[in-house]
Amino acid sequence: MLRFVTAGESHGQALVAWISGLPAGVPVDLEFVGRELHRRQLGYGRGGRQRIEKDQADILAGVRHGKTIGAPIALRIENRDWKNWEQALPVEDSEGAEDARRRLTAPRPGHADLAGSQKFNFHDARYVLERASARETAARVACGAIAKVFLREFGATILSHTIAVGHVRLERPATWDEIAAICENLESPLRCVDSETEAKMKAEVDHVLRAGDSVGGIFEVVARGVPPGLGNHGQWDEKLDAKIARAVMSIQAVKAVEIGTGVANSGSYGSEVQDEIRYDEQRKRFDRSSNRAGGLEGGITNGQDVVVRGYLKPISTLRRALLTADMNTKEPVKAAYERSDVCVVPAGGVAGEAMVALELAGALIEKFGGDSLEETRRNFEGYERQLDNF
Ligand code: EPS
Repeated sequence: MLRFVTAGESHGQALVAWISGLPAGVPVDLEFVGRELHRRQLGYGRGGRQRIEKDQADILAGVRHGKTIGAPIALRIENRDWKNWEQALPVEDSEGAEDARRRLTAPRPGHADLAGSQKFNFHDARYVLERASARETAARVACGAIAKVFLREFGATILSHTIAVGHVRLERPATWDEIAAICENLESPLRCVDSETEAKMKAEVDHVLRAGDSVGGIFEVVARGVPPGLGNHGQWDEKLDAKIARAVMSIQAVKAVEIGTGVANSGSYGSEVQDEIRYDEQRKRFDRSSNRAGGLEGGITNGQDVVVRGYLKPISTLRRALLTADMNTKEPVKAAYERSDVCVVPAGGVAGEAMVALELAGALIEKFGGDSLEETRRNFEGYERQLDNF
């Protein structure tokens, strides 16, 4: 079973992650992991933090001579900003430490500040916001990069692009080649495949920046080359669409997840929604004339692209703050403001890719097993022969 967990606070010493369940012999490309971390830091509308950080994952365990060894993998991403926070968030208490705290008692509507403080009985949201922060997605992206290199061995690739920022939406489907090109282009401000739409998205970000506001949007993750048969219809908690939805929903600020064109499908007739089945003699595979199901039927992959959309609410930290109630005085006050991003849709997409990659890698390991990459591959190839002769 593929498992991963993360630890680390936004302004603590570092983020760490642990991932286990990958077979031995998977080549781990550190340059690729670094590139994925860099992609997560990009995007028009990010705050000052990204100028401080240069995220890089140090692998501490589980990879030797460039390959996984079948042992748990541990990694660490340094927070360069820690040096500015050592006094405010020390591990050990000491005299005077109380005065160096950076308290936040005016909880931001929409943030974990108040709910988390009530839960843990803190009268200062600092510890809660430190862990709730989307900075944690850096650790997920590093784990996701390892899942991606594993999936790459089986011919699967995962990319993402931006389909909406605030009120501006990409009104046409994007081709795989366009998505691949925009993912390669690290200069693209919002990772939208249509330059005209992207310019309007950029103007939307400029507008909220000027207004002291924030903006959400939609990213779309597309996984190509996923074999049919991953996931299981047999139990509710084995359905891969459900697992992917949970994984993407867990990304900070995501408030809705869509598989394929699920939202529009609910308002259309069956004849307009179901993807008709054909047989491709050359590839010896069934395929579809459309992909509104987003590559998943009955919680099982069907060999089409797996398409997942994450809907991000606007970031809850607002320069032009909303009203709140102070946690201690209970008086009405303006919500706290601290340095933040105003738009994170492209970064959300990179985190989405990581979560989808981790779920697909987990489902692939579940189906094919194997303690070494060779063994997993033998099992995979046997299944491919089964499909050839189906
Ligand atoms: C960050 C995500 C955002 C940034 C954060 C870095 O976190 P949050 O979800 O808490 O708003 O604001 O940077 C800071 C906290 C900061 O000090 O600027 C990320 O994705 O790296």
